[in-house]
Amino acid sequence: MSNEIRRKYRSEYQPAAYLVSDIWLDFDIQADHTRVTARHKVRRNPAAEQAWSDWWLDGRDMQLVSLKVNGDNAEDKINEHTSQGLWLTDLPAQFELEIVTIIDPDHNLSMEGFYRSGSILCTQCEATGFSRMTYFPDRPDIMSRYATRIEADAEQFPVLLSNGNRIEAGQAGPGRHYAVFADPFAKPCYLFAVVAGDLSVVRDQYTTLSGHDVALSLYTEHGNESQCYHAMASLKQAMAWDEAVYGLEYDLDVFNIVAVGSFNMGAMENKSLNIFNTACIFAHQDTATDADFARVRDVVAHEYFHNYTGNRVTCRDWFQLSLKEGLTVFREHQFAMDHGSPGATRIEQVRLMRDIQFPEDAGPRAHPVCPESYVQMDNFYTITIYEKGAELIHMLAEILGREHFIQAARHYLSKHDGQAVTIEDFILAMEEASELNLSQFRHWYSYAGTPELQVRPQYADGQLDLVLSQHTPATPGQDDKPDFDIPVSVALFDQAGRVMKAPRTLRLSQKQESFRFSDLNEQPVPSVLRGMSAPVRVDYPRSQDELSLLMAHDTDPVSSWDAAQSLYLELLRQTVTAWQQDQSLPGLNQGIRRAVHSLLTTPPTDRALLAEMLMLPSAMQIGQVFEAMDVAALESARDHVKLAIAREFESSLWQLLEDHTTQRSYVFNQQEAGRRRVVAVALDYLASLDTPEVRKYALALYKAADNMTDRMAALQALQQLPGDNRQAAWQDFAQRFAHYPLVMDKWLRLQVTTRDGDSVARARELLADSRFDFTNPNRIRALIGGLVRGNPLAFHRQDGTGYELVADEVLRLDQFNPQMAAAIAGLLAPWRRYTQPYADGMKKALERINQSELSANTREIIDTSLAA
Ligand code: HT7
Ligand code: ZN
Repeated sequence: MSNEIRRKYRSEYQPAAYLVSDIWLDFDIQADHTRVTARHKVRRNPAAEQAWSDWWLDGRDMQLVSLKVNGDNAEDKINEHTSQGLWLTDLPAQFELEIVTIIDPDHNLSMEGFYRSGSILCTQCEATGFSRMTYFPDRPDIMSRYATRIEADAEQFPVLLSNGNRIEAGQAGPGRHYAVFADPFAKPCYLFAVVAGDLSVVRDQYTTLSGHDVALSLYTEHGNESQCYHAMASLKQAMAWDEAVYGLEYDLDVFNIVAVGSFNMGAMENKSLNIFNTACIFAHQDTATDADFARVRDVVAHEYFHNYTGNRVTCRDWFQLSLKEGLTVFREHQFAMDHGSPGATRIEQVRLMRDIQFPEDAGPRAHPVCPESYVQMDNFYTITIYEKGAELIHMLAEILGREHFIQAARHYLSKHDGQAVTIEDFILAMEEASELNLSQFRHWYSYAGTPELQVRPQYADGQLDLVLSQHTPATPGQDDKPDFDIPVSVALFDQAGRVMKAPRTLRLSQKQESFRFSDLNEQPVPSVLRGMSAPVRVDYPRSQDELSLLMAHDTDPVSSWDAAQSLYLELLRQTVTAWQQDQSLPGLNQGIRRAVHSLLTTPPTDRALLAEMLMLPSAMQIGQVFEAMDVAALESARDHVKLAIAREFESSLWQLLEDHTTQRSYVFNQQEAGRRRVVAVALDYLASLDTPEVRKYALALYKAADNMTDRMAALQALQQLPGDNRQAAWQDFAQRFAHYPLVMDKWLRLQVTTRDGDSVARARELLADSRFDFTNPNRIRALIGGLVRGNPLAFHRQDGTGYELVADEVLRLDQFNPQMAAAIAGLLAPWRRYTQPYADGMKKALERINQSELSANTREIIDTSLAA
């Protein structure tokens, strides 16, 4: 039963047979292997369904050396030993278990368990990497206190780290040393961590609100120290913010971060020993853009916030993943809005939902925020669990009101401190604290799919009836959907753009409801779903006049931006259709002319918001308007409208550039980042004109830049301008940053997102280039992610070579990093959403992958993608 990799169901949950109160772990790191000794204090779980004497221990890809129960060899208690773990039998009610295993971090390229990243050895245990190091019930509801001893060569690994406080250290034989750590907080094994390496450290200190001193350390490979100060400052900002907003103080004496170059995701919140992808730590003006600075700040905060939402209160099982991730992403969103442009930050969150989550929710991999079943948990670290999960919390905060929500969150955290709980426990705590009935709200967690909200206003005699209705399309395995509880934030504006009715939140809880606004002295312009108050698509036909009015006057930046997007989108829709019919391209309409003109003449004071409002919707956004996506038509339409705007507003765009250019030296703050964003957007429009002036400007900006943001803005403009200057800039960039892998990722992206030339062939050439290590997930993300998401015309080449390349990469990666292979395979999953020949081409690539023997991760993705 436990041998095969099978589908797991949420409904099957059973309390564990045994609990482990204390774990003592010894990592003996040798040149060609690591010997792991684990001693567990085990007792029967009083909450188990019956007094079992059998116990399943997960374990993969390691050598079992010995197993003892209460000090005696107990190999006779192994009832079954499979590739997935051990069945132990005939166990007493309470005992000490000792297991010795041998693992090989140097040959572990999967990036889970214990593995090597450059000169560093480190762990990644979430979701189930712990059982690649020792046999253990690898489930988050087993919470134990850990003590860890690490022994290693003193010269190769002078720094040894694990969770909690270092309680002992010393020599351990010739040339070797050891350290012992104790973590006083009981935790699930997915939060366990070990690091050994030759590392530099940046140290700082934080005093909590109640006066407790915390030593902060950020470790990296030597030579990167100058790139770590922003992350350290961000950590302190996050600590202060969590105290100020949620009243949560850090609970240990130390907080360590280690940055490693090879990592499957962004970062990991191991208790007091966060491990980060260098991409989410390193930030220096010479090498990182403003977007990188913001990402580092937010990911550092996210992982820090997990200390409460995830670590102190954890998940009972992995179906509850959004319990910690949705809530923590929501906290990260709040933090980001408090530290950057609130409007532009919220718009980025909305864009992410619309561009990536809505398509996932409409595709073959659609799943509820609290899924029913999975084969491989790693495949469920999805945008639905994270971002839609955060939007559900956002709605709760909207329904409860911010203050009450914070109080309710504190109630949840104190009620369940030290426990492994469920999403249902969270909702119950919200209900207790708010005295609200959230029965209908729960549907958001158990049903997949994006509800469509239809808005139809009816005005007569000083009264507006806002008729709202909802419909949610079927998703795989869920044909019928219930009515959702949808908070719809609404305000009314008069014809001069003044607020007529202040914002208020309506609750649509039936299929259709009408909401009346009275005492209106003229027909109002409604602003609906302000701030994206619910993760729904909106069907609300509005005139160009109404949209222009909201764009100019709406007090909510998201609605104002959304009005601009709707104006653009309608023209883009018409342009796609015209292009499909006879390859003709209509010109700009009056609405767009007025909109862009007003943005350029009376811009919003928030420059980041101005930049967002000038930007056209992505081709992915435009595609969602259509039954099926015609890549060439979508891209041509977007290019055409962009060019038309650039032509019509050329002189104003130059003026905008000039007004936003400065000689001031670089500083990362909201105002300056907004200013630089405007420069980049204006330059991007102008580059489409390909004039000698813009070529000159872009090259000069590249040469004069004192920061990576401007340098990249220049390179992105030059990317549209083939010729010697572009070549020279690329060459200079590659030479200048040859020793900065993360910067070379930007270069790789530029190479494969260039529209002229054969970018697929270029990607193949780069994959064979020995300067790059394509076992590293960051390199793969830059090259393959860059090609697929950043260059649709190349990925969807009609000769199918883009799909072939992706299929080849999936098969190559699946040999050593199944998590990464599955993530790349997922890029082919939405094939049904495309017109021909794209759909067939993508399907063929999936079918080719399907013919190989695959990891469980990739197998699950391919099966769901091809399922009828
Ligand atoms: N909680 C962390 C998730 C994570 C992860 C999951 C599967 C495989 C590798 C991984 N690395 C990190 C990160 C977070 O969301 O905070
Ligand atoms: Zn997280």
